[in-house]
Amino acid sequence: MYSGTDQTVTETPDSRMTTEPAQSITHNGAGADVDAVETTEWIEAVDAVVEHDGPGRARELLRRAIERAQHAGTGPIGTLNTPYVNTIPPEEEPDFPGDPELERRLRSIVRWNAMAIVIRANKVSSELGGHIATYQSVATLYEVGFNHFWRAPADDHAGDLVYFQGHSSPGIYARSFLEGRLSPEQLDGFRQEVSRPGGLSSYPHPWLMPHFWQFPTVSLGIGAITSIYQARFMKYLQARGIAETEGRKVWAQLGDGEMDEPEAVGAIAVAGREQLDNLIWVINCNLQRLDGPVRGNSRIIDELEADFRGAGWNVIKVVWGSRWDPLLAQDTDGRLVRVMGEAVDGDYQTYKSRDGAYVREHFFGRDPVLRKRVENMSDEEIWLLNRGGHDQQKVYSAYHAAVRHKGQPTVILAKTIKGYGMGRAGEGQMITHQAKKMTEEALLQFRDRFELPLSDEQVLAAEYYKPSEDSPEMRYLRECRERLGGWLPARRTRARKLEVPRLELFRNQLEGTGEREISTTMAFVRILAALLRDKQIGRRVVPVVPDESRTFGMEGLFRQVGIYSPVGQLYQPQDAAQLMFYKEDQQGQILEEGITEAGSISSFIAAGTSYSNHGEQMVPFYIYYSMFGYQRVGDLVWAAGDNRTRGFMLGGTAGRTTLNGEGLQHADGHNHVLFSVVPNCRAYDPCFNYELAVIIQSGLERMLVEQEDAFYYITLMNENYQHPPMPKGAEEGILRGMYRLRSSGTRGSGSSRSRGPSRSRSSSRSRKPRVQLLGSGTILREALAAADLLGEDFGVEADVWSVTSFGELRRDGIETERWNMLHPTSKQRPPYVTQCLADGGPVVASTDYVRGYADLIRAWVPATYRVLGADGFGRSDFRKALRGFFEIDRRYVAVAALKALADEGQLKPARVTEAIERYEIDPDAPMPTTV
Ligand SMILES: Cc1ncc(C[n+]2csc(CCOP(=O)(O)OP(=O)(O)O)c2C)c(N)n1
Ligand SMILES: [Mg+2]
Repeated sequence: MYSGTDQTVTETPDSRMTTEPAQSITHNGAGADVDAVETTEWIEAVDAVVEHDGPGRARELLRRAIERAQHAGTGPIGTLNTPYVNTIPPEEEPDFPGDPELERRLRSIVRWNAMAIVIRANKVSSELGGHIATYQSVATLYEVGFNHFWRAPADDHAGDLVYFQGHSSPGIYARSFLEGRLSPEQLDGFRQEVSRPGGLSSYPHPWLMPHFWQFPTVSLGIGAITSIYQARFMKYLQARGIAETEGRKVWAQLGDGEMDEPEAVGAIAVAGREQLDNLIWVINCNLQRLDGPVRGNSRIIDELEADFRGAGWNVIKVVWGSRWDPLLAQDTDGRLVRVMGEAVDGDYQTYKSRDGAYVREHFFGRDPVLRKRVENMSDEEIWLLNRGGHDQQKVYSAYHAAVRHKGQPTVILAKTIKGYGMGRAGEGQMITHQAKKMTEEALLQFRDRFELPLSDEQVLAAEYYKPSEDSPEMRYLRECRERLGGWLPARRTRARKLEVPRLELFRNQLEGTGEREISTTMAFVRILAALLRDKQIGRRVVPVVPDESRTFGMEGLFRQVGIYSPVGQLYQPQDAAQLMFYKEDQQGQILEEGITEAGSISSFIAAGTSYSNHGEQMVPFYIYYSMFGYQRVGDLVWAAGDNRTRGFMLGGTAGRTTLNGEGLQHADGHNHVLFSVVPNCRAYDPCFNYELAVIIQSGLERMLVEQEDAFYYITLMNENYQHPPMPKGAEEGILRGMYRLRSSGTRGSGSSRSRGPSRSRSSSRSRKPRVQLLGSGTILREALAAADLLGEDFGVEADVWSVTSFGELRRDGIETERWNMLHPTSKQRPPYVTQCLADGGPVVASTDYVRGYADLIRAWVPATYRVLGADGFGRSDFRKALRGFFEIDRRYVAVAALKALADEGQLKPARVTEAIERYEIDPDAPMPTTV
């Protein structure tokens, strides 16, 4: 709208929409206009409408005109960017309700202490690290929130949820220190989580500070996406009548550099589409990230404005502070706004690393008329022209508008300075992100700039400062928080216990399927259906699916419990006449996420931490293609762990050969290994439906009754076969990770011999060579078949063990070994694996996963141990062919067992060759990993 000619615009900053993105204002500047007179006429016409009929009417007219023009062939005319000024004009700002001076003083004190925490930690040793510059840029954005907006849980309000920028943690600790929640000793324990009891975690971490931090945010992007799904989940809880979440807000304080993460921006359309007006993002646009400018050559605020507006958000820009107001009010010709929109972020960063004279020369000096306009201002006054994110009035106005906005999420784009107040030690400097020290001179300047009542000695010692409890500052601080319900952040650790169903609920799974062949995926769907019908916890079950319900045979649930949609179903579903039609419903129970594993696991986290954030336990069952699990969203899996999430993740159609037709990018052979390293995740690979039922029932008990902060990863398969009834006494072994399914000398899988650790050999036992075969998931069935081959073809006896979890066995092995090491003179304890396999001969394991999975227990197998596994890239073929190719089928199990016996001298090697020939194995086939 700024034509670039001298005589044109009478634009004021409050008539906002431009018809071109701001970038093009830059490039189509003066000289590009072919008919300036005509342009002027048009613009004057707009001005006249604004003046006589108001901005609303002008907007409508222009909208219609643009529609018309586009219809006539102009092509798209962008309307996503507004001029590079504040969205809220000064005349529409509400009065600041607080005491501005007291707040400024309080903020200065928090600033000082936040800096002192890092400086003191690094005086001890630079090993500890920490960040100063980020909090200094975000201080006003936080303090306005703490003093006026962010509610803590109280009788009349269940509290807002605030996701903080992870590496701004010193500022939060500094405030908690003033509030009396943290002692100076604790501040000195910053980043010393091991050596100092009560030491403060480097970043927000519910695992390490369970009564303080609610959300682990420092892995950039994680706070962003999880906050969106948190807000959505709160609407879900409200719609389903489980928790009152109306009026509660989710605030996410994020970085502008962070917005480069796909997780940060990848789900913003979800928030727009679902009209999450309980969600407010504040993006701290300090224009810098770690290495340098976020967008040196353009403006990050413009880019984000367009992205968010396009995604359906309410966008509030807080670019300039109040000191600019008079200059902008004078800017009737739009020259200042034009120059504002021409300077790029690289320039803006440099301005703030220099001084007033530099800004006069290089900013105002871009236009001789502007330079003249600021002639009467001193360099000092020019230097003090502030940015919006450092102006409490502007920030307050934005927050005030955001909490009142209905029907859309709000993003506040607040322009700040990275390292604000650090002067030459960091302000606006390229290196500021990592500055952990300040020179003595910089510290003294900081003291002077923020008017802190500290002596030079106190400053140089970086002493913490806290005014007396009855000082006006401290009284004010307490009053503000009292009004808002109490301290923040604060995390609840428990919720009301729930009664969970007993194992009998899954009677069908325990009794076996007889002749019927089903998959564990089908078994799971039946378990889920039974749970959904359960009176106690049915309502609390949250099925989460990323567009795979039909793959897993779950479409029956669409109709049964409905798919959650905030607007219900606005259309007649194509399959309406069918029994199991696609039913969207405001009270729907399924979270059908579409194709987003990152979004789905964010929902899983929201539901699985509901016990803490909403005082209501929910039970998420997140079911997805196992291949698109850990390896795709590993960082979010860690966040689930850090966040003490409770629930079940189900890796559907798992295994490298069981999901056979899909091939390369579907066939998962390694996610079990990845999950085995998550400290609070129990990962299982069951073969039979009773195993699945036992694991799920125990998980419910442990998570919902005992309130253990653990979650489960369970793999499900799509291969159909018969399931035997549960052998007596198998439960304990199923949960610990292995049990004996078949004893040597018996056939079939239902032997009633002892399931667990070693028994004394029965005297009737023959002297035939013996082996022990381990199998997990569907490949357990190959181990069973191999036992038959070995007996029939080679007279070898075999015990067959169902290994439900190599990971749990490993955990037990590690713990036991550690105990033994530290108690060398006590009676040594054998790990569970060692007990189980104590006296049965060589051991062979085969699984549908890489060898690394079964290898997890190698250290504690008290015999020759041979591992088969599906290493290599997945591929598509018949299961039989694939299992042969990857060398994990019954024939290979048998050959591996014979070879182990031969190596022990119990058989002649020629017998192994005989087996290789008999089973038509090509001994010179290439390694499956190489083809
Ligand atoms: C996923 C991830 N990658 C990298 C980092 C390391 N890191 C921490 S802060 C930071 C820069 C953040 O910049 P910005 O988001 O703009 O925040 P600011 O400090 O400028 O407010 C980086 C790269 C991280 N924490 N997480
Ligand atoms: Mg930044």
